[in-house]
Amino acid sequence: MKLYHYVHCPFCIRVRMALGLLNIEFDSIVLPYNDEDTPKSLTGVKMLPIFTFENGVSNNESLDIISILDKNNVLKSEQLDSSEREVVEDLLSKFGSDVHSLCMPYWMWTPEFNEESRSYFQTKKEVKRGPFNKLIQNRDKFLNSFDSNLHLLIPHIQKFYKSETITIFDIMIASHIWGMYIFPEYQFPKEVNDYLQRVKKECHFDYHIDFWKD
Ligand SMILES: N[C@@H](CCC(=O)N[C@@H](CS)C(=O)NCC(=O)O)C(=O)O
Repeated sequence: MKLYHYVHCPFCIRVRMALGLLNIEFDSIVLPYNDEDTPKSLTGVKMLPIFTFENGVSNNESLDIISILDKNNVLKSEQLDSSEREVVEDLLSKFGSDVHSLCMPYWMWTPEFNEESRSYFQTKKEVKRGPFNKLIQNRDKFLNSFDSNLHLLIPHIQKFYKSETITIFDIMIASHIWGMYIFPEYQFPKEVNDYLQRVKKECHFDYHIDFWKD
């Protein structure tokens, strides 16, 4: 089975975390961000993650991939049909906007990118979010907003999100904010850092593993 992914992408991290939690072996294929042909040949669109199952079928929706893989419903994915999903999705869209604005100008300097993929990434993302130099100038605004949104999450952290055991919501939340670990000079509040480290441990998650492969 193969996972095509981008290292920085929160939706791709979801699938990596779930695969780790479920102890499923897979081939990890990090695609250059400017590779349009590979994803289009697999699913018709340029969007990752793509997971190719043993039967050769490819899927590019992170939550669908996870619920197919999680045959014993370890992550309690049936909760995705509940009203709680709306609460979590709302939180994720708040986090996502600030995390992307803060981290994109730094993500593109990680070993995942080369000169061409970096330039493709920046050009594409600036269309949506504006020039990266402006994002960097506005970092305090995004950091303040990120911080106030984290405070919406903190009261709901038990061992995991509203739960003593890990669920799909933890994978969704942790993968969405994980990128902030690479933001220079940022430190998560202790409760959030401890929570993320619990999720990391359950999922045997190693953000950097693909950077160090041959
Ligand atoms: N609904 C999809 C969303 C995946 C998604 O948005 N992927 C982004 C990367 S974070 C992507 O592939 N973007 C391609 C591009 O912008 O070129 C999922 O949950 O898997």
